[in-house]
Amino acid sequence: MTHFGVTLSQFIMEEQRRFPEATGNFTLLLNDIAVSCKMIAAAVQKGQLANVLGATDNENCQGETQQILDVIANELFIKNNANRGHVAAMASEEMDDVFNIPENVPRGNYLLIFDPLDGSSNIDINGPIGTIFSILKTDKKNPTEEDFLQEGTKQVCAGYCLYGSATMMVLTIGYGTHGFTLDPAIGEFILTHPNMQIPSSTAEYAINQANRNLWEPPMRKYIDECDLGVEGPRKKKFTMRWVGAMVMDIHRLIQRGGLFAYPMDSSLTEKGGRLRLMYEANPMAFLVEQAGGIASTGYERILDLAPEKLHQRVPVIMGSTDEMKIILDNHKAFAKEAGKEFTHQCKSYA
Ligand code: AFP
Repeated sequence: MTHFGVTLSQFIMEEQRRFPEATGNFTLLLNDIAVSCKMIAAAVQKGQLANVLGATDNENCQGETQQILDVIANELFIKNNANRGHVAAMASEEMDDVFNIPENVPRGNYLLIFDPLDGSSNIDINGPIGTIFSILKTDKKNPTEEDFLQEGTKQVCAGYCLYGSATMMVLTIGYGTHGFTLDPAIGEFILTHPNMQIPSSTAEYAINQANRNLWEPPMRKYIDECDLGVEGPRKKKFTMRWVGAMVMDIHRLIQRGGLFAYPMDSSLTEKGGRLRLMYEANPMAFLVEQAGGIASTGYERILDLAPEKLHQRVPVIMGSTDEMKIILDNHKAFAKEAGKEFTHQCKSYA
């Protein structure tokens, strides 16, 4: 039974009872992640008052200009997790290689992978931004990139922290998706949204329409039919949202239903997609599936993908089951005509 109003630490300790062999390490790791997010929230809330807006002169391994807050957020995750003895290594959107734990520090058996600040293009316009994290297990004491390359189904935890009107952490450890709101008065995340469930139907989609002419036919077919509204085959009016921060667009669909897509397009063929598998697609797919939604590349279940590189990119389409079924049917039919492989299988789509 999940008790409304408990703190994040109380919730995790209650959930820990499901794992008799638990040592408490996981609870302490999650606490360190929560502290990191609270510190990032404090920096984000100050904005220009703390002189944290704007860009650095550096680019990250993605070739993207690093914002000052990107660097601060990354450093806060390292500072609060590297020397605590709960992780064996870390990896971040902002770091080319795996971050190894200093020699003299005890190792835990967890791998922490994170996008310290997702939606960086929103920082200077005071738009919603967030942190995304994923936790895997390892028995290695000095893990390499290879040890991180585990399917999304191997995640023991996934979550995000949304720095919005309120600061919210949404988390799953495989037993539902649960939302916590930061109470600034006591500095605790409080369970406010237990067992979040994505409505199966929706009339709202999130996609960057500027890429419309680049999409593959099955995605264009779906959006075109939505845009025809009540006169079209869907016989209902759709609306569109696009925040430019996956954390916000996913949070909205978990809260009230919807669809989020950054699908394959002809400008992304070389890269494999826009969004990163290990610290964007996989954690969000875990959260969406645990909240009753579907998460796919269009052709494969995201959580089943076998990662090949730490910063690998993939197409991402996820959200309400009714819409996802139409989209997957479109992709299945297109794959048959185009001689592409379609293997998506999950609880909600056989
Ligand atoms: P940034 O963190 O570089 O702003 O990228 C955010 C993001 O990875 C994801 O959060 C958004 O959904 C997507 O990119 C927005 O991409 P476009 O700017 O191409 O719309």
